Amino acid sequence: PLREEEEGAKVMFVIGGPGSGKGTQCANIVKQYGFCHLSSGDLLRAEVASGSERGKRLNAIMEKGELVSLDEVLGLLRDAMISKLSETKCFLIDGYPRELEQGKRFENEVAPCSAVLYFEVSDATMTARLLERGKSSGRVDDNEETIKKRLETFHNQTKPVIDYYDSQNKVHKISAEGSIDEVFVEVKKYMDSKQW
Ligand code: B4P
Repeated sequence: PLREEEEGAKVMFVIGGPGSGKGTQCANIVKQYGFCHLSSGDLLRAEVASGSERGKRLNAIMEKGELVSLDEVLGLLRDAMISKLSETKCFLIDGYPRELEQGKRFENEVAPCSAVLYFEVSDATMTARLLERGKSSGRVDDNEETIKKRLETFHNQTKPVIDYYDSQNKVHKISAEGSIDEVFVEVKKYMDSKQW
């Protein structure tokens, strides 16, 4: 029955390394284009904030810069999508898929992906941004040691996702080294060039 409800949903995956600006640019896209933004990281952090046993388990994994289990993230995303379907059918799925299997399972069980937006940034820039955010974010993963591990996870597990969708001509790559506004100029060019 889920598939019937989700029929017609348009999905864009938003991928980038830790601190590449995914969440930041998604917030801009929502303001200008009215998509529904679902961030796997935000959904996981909300579960942690609830203080549940499940949240405690998730927090320990995020603290190590590793990926939480596929079923856990997919379940959270699917529930969030279903609760928003009456408002919109266009979804930005931010921070997901982070490994190939996540993408395949989502497309088989939830909805096909129409496009992938990939924010490309150097490790040095991502590290600097996250250390800056770490001064005030209170996030368990914005420290030097965890950032190193998150970058490793990105290169080993998430890069193959980009290659996979690239071979289907679905990836639009944006250089995200510039300021938030400069990056958004490039995002807008792409968004305006597509029929949503
Ligand atoms: P996420 O929440 O996705 O965290 P993130 O990679 O740091 O991205 P975020 O969106 O927060 O930051 P942004 O780049 O916008 O993941 C956290 C953890 O959750 C993962 O390590 C993993 O354990 C788990 N997880 C999440 N999704 C998962 C999944 N699908 N499967 C398994 N596990 C999963 O911004 C970073 C900072 O840079 C901000 O302070 C921002 O203000 C700044 N910034 C952004 N753009 C900038 C620019 N152009 N110039 C200067 N600063 C900029």
